[in-house]
Amino acid sequence: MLSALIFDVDGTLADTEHAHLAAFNAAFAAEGLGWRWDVRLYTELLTVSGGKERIRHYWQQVNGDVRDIDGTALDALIDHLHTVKTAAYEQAVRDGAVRLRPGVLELLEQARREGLTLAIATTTSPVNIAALLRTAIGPDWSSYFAVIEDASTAPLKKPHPQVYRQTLQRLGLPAAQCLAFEDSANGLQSALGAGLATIVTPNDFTAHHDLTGALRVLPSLAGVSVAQLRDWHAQARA
Ligand code: XBP
Ligand code: MG
Repeated sequence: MLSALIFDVDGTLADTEHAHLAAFNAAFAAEGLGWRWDVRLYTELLTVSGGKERIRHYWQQVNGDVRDIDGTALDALIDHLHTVKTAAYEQAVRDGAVRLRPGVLELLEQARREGLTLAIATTTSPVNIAALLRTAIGPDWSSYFAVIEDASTAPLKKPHPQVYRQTLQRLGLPAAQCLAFEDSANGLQSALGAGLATIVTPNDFTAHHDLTGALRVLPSLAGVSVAQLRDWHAQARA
């Protein structure tokens, strides 16, 4: 029996990564770092989940094993850059830079009407979720989701299954009664690690990822009904 749908945010609910990329570059420019990530490089960097982790990974790429900055100074730089980036992203989303992907809002509404529980399991920051969904759904957006697990509650980032395990624990549901929705290999591995059948809707940044293990790989959620999800879920359980 299907009881709950658990959604990833970035790349799944909305194609957000171009706006994230612009926000990272705005932060780097504001700090005069001379860094500028292009789409090709960012596509590679997206294999590291979490904005702070991604900045640290890039720092180590460009600085090798530099010893001229001690750990706390680097941590402070990364935290500051990420704070500036998050503010830039939030402003871009408020200005309408991001739309929900096709079929997402319809599916959320239909799932609510049919009494399915909805949840979010993401590695992004809580302010980013609020900015995106307040703009896309409206001020009552948080009433749509029974559980929200994000970077502030699940510090171990995808592909680690922590965020999905904590979502299931708070839902009080077994993985067998739920479906996960993802866009990337990291996200798929995280959901599979928590025992969840997972539907993947890749995007430009993740189309080349290895999505072996997905219950379905779809171009988008356009036209996907709750009845269709129940069928796929029953097949997965069979
Ligand atoms: C995708 C991520 C996030 C975003 C940037 O999250 O890995 O890091 O790229 O957001 P999701 P932050 O699990 O929703 O696909 O800078 O807030 O991390
Ligand atoms: Mg994602």
